[in-house]
Amino acid sequence: MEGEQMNIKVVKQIAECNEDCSNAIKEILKSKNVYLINVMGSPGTGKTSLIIELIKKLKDKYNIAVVEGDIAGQVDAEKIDSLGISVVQLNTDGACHIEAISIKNILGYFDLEEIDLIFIENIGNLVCPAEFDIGEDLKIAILSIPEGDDKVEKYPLLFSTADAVVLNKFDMMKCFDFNDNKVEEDIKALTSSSHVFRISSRTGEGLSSLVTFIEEKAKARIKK
Ligand SMILES: Nc1nc2c(ncn2[C@@H]2O[C@H](COP(=O)(O)OP(=O)(O)O)[C@@H](O)[C@H]2O)c(=O)[nH]1
Ligand SMILES: [Mg+2]
Repeated sequence: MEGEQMNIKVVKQIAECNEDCSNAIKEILKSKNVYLINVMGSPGTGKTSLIIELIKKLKDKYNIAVVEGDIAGQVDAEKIDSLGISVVQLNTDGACHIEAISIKNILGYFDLEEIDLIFIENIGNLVCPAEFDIGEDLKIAILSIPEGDDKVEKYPLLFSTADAVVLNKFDMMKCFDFNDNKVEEDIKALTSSSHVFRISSRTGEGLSSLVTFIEEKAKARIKK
């Protein structure tokens, strides 16, 4: 073999590809003035419910689209579709998170000239989605009251990288021993830049402050 030229194909690791793809998405969306929000949390924490309530508050002012991530099925996409909102259902066929390449491909299904805001509902999971940037401008992590107040300690990455943490199902505080102040302290110990919102997606309690936060964050991009 000595002296022979070897033809070696070098393949990048997934994580690196994901970063490249995530950066490409950021560039595309910046050029189109579209703001991308990645919503993460456990199965049943209220991701779809929160996205629906946010859409109701924002849709008269902004053109919104949604990517629904699920391992299988299109139940959530049907709920979004019934609101008259453009939606793409992404089925990961078993994968526990969304990767940037999927979002990059999905952007082609939307009219980015018209859209201001895209919500992505990530796969229900407190671990894997936190490890993959998907070109988002804002990460929202949801923890619901029935899940327990120890989850920030147990799953720190998701909460340490989130721009906003929503304590959802706040209407259920009376039913559970959930110390919201402790959770807020746990979050502040991980990051000083995260904002905590106590919300009920059922009653609408606390929602308007999150709406204001999102509009404030997005305004430089979408210029409305
Ligand atoms: N009591 C109460 N129930 C909620 C709230 N948000 C969502 N739910 C309920 O929790 C369940 C799961 O919500 P869903 O939005 O589908 O969660 P996802 O799996 O994270 O998308 C549904 O039965 C919702 O009606 C809330 O703020 N309060
Ligand atoms: Mg859902």
